[in-house]
Amino acid sequence: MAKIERAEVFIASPGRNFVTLRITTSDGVTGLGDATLNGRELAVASYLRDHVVPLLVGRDPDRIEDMWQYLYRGAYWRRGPVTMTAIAAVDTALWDIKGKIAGQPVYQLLGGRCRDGVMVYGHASGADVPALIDDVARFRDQGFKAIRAQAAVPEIGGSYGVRKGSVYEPAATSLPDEQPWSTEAYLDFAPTYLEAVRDRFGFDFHLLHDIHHRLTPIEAARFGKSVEECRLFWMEDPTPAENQDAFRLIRQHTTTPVAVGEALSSIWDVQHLITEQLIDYVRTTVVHAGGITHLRRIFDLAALYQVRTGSHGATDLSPVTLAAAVHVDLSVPNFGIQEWMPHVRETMEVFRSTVSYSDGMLDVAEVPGLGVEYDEKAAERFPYDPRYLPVARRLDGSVHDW
Ligand code: CS2
Ligand code: MG
Repeated sequence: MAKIERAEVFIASPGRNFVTLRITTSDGVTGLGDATLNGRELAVASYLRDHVVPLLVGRDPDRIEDMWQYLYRGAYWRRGPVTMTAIAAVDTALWDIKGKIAGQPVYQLLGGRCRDGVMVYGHASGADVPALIDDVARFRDQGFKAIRAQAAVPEIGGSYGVRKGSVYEPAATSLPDEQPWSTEAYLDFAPTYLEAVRDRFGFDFHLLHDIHHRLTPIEAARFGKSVEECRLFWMEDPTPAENQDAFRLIRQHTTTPVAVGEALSSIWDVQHLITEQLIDYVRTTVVHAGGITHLRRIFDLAALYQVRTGSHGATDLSPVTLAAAVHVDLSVPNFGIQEWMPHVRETMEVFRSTVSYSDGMLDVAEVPGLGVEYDEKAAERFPYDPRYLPVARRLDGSVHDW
């Protein structure tokens, strides 16, 4: 029987920071797991190096579910993004190994394809409405069937989700950038640009919008109601999800679908949202929600309540997560959509991935495992570079949700 011989944690910054776990078996088979938690990278790296790697060596790489239970229950301390990201890295690497040993892509081990490809949404944005319109046109030209639209709010000179240059990278400074926020200005402005996009391009593509936890429940209800004619695919994170009954209030006022979950890390964090049918799309992802094993469990629960999937896929999730997400997306019956922001060239020099884009859809190559390799030598050229996500402050100087 093969055993886990080695587990190594790599921290590198090829375009942005990534933490990667590589597990090697006594037969020389390797598996990769993403362990990146944006702005808190070293906490997960230490959790793995100091507390998890010593437990892995000598164990059976075949027993994925048992390993998950062992790392989750065995830690005593439960849930939370750091723990769940560390467990996710081990779980993902073991699925990669199982696929390579079986000679099958991971999606085959999950039950095979439910669909021919994975619909993705791209991120259009603009410093003003004409720039946003141009950007939406660019995504449409590239064949995207679904597009998220965000524009800078004039009164505050910016907003989350708006690209500067060719890449959107919120974790861009060595200490948190402090950004102004005005709910009043946003609520007046955002519906007008979503309407402008529909006026210009019509309804033959899905339109999405991310509120990024900025509104109170009643403000979110008003927003959802005000954009109903735009027929959004979803409004994302309309209000912070700590108080989940808040979503009931939003539901009572609007038929705009709701997506939540990129910042949540376990089935217990989304249980109430799903079983009470307070959301339409669950955005948990492989890396932050305990790996492929646990994400499947979340998605199966969601399927019982007609909640569909919409996994987080910003660039702070490494190409290993993106590949793992596509394997899961291909195999679950209740798939909705996958977020996709292409990684920069430097990232792709380090992570050699077989994920490919064509006509609004992603797919993976028919290769064993996840189909991603980590180039350790290339990674050495990109040392870790500490970065923080921004902090939002209201115009009176008080802290708001970023
Ligand atoms: C965003 C993310 O992709 C999204 O929907 O909410 O860009 C998010 O801000 C980052 O992933 C945080 O690390
Ligand atoms: Mg988001």
